[in-house]
Amino acid sequence: MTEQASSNDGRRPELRVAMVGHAFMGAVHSQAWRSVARFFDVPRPPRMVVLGGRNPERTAQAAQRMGWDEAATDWRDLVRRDDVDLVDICTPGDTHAEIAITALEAGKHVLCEKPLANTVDEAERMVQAAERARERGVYAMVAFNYRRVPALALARRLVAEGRLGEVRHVRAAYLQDWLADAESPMTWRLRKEQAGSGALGDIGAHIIDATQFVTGQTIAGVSALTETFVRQRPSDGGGMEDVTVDDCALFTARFSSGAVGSFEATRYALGRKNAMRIEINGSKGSVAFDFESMNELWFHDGTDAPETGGFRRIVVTEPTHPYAGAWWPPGHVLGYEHTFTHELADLLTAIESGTPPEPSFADGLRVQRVLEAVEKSAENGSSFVQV
Ligand code: SOE
Repeated sequence: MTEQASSNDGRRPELRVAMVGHAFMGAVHSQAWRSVARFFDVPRPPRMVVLGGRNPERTAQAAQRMGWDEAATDWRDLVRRDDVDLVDICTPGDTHAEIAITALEAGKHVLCEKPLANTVDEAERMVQAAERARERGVYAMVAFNYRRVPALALARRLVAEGRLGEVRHVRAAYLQDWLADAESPMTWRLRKEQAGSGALGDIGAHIIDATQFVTGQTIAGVSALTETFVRQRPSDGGGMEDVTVDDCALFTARFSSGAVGSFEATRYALGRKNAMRIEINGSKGSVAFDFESMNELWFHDGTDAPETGGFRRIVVTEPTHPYAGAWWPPGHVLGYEHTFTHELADLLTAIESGTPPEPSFADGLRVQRVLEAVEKSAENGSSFVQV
């Protein structure tokens, strides 16, 4: 309580938050809720009212550890409480639609983890609920946090300013290796009914959103293949359980503008921990980014004299760079968790100014349609599928 009180000057009304889920995403969102009003001048500092989870003991412990006033076990009560203004959904994908729609109908703003849903049908229903809510000044946002990496926000700015000219190539890969060991146990992320898809929806969704964000263009069609390398894994209750999702997804894409793209998402790239890589080549310049060096953006200005041209490394920590001015002096770098703080700063500002926050549920649906097209293409022998 004392912790939270110090982030408010006592005069500004608070935005009261409930969060559902307290695993990895719950922890990183909690960190962002705790810090956002300390670094950003948000109109209504958040109050972390209640944390929801299924197991009473574990939820109570998590609430205490992560700075929530209370713990609750029934999300239906939690999203309807009078002392809650916003619901933050950090649960597996199979629960997103029901929680988000119930919360929006109860008049609560919603922040929902990615991918927006497990199916296009669910995502469409979420968009409809968000549109109805918006008419009442209630907003929804999907948590594609990598949009808030300062270097990627800078890349978008350079594209929008025309520094790359006409975008021709988009090259994206999201490489992790936490499943490379065939003995590593089953998790919800490997069950289709809970996660929707595998590497495709979990990390492929990020590069789909991030490339559309940076280029300002949408993916119009794809040609794909997917693979599941390890088809059974040790389950919690002993024995083996079937893996029902993809382990990797590769696809080529056409963008609305005529640019072409290649995408790869895998959790089997040994040695790569969270290498989300994006390179964009335009008619006048290129940018390149790797999340494992997330404070850097590489920029090649094709109009430079050839003698001194070439990719230059921009350390994206200047006060003029997106988000960076709120933090430390230049060169004092940021990390993964800061992207979530940025996301909340933008969300809180949008809510207060009555501007629909981005990425919207409609943006989340657009990604969902690409995911579905990738799956269809992979099922049909990599044939081209329009989004
Ligand atoms: C696990 O693969 C995961 O935590 C994703 O779910 C996140 O969205 C990504 O940011 C890091 O990897």
